[in-house]
Amino acid sequence: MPDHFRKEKINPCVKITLCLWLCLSISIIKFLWNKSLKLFFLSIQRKIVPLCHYLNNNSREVKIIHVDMDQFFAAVEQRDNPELKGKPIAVGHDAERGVVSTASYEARRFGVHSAQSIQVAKRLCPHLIIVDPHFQRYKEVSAQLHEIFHDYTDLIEPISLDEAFLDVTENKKGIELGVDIAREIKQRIRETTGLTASAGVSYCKFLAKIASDWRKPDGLTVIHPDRALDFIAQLKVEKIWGVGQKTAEKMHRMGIFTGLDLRNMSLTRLTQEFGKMGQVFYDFSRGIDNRPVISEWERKSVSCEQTFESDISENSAVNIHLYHTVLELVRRIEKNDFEGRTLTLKVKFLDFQQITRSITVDHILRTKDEILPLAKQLMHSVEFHSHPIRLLGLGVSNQKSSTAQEQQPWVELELEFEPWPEV
Ligand code: DCP
Ligand code: MG
Repeated sequence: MPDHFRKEKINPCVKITLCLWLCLSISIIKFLWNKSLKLFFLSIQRKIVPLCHYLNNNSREVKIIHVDMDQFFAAVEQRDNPELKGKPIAVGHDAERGVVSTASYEARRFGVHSAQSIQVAKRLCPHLIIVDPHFQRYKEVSAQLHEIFHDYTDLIEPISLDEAFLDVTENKKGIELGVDIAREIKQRIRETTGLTASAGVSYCKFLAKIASDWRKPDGLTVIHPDRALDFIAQLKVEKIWGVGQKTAEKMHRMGIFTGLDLRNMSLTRLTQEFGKMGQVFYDFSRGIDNRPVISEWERKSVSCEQTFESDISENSAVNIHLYHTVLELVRRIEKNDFEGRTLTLKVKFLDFQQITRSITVDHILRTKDEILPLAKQLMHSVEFHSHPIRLLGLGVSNQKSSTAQEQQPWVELELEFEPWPEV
């Protein structure tokens, strides 16, 4: 055999040294990966994923403004009665079971807030002045706000009397920057109503809403797409849409306190823990919110649904959950000032099989007393004792009465149900 084909024998010392070098190099790469390279790649990924998203959806160009009046009912009362200016007031009925609709900022300093019992509020703030509400005046101001909004866009989604989203991407005045429109709107609201509003500007609803709350009162905050991820990273989870007190507590137990903590959770884990809302939280933490601004005339239904932590099959449990779903539906109907005549029940069972049952009546469905008996009637046709329920939903649709549906009240209806986040 020629010399150069002979296998060279490697000295064992060299072998050991090579092995040691290899192990050391692997450890160094592993260390660097864990400490910095991984973070480096993750940070690039975090920038790139939403960036691709913006580019895909042209969301960089979407301009959304969220307008929210400051201490609305209280501000109207203070405007109309100068004696109340600068004083701690709560709007509500001064009765044993009266509830605070809203409180002036002077009263909020004492811990008085919306939905609190008037009696508790009075204990917290002994000089509190209780003022009866004047809904007609609030409605008038709301109409003035909408008149102003319509000068800029018709894509307006009212959330309540004092709050709305405006899509100003294509605005009637051809103004380039959302912030300039928001500034103008705030100024005009002040001139027309004598009240202040706070506004938030961003490329999606979720961030525009957070922005309007950022510097209340009389605030104006812009969250630019380039800054969105950093902004979300430091955001407390309580600020995120859909994270109520219970969800926040659960998140805290999971070690999630900020938007960045949320972003570091896998989609699988989030959907395991929060169901449908898991995907929403996953997206929000990445600055992704594709919900369009839906103007009033486009809204075809109002609905809500709830997934239970454990499946239910007892009459009592079903009745209780049905009752709470009706209350939530009524709240949404009121909030959206929606007028529909068809009630739809959606039931998803343990095995994910899903059914819907609908009934149409000749009057507008608004109150609990109108809706609850119909909901029970629809529920009556559902066999759940041997087929436990994992999700219940109710929706109201059909703004104009339809003779076809009246003649055939039990129908399967396609309705987009909205998950029921905590607010
Ligand atoms: N409202 C109510 N009951 C509640 C919450 C609110 O009746 N539980 C009414 C009174 C508020 C109005 O809706 O004035 C608007 O609600 P907001 O949440 O916008 O609260 P405010 O405008 O009062 O205060 P803020 O300055 O925080 O927006
Ligand atoms: Mg408000």
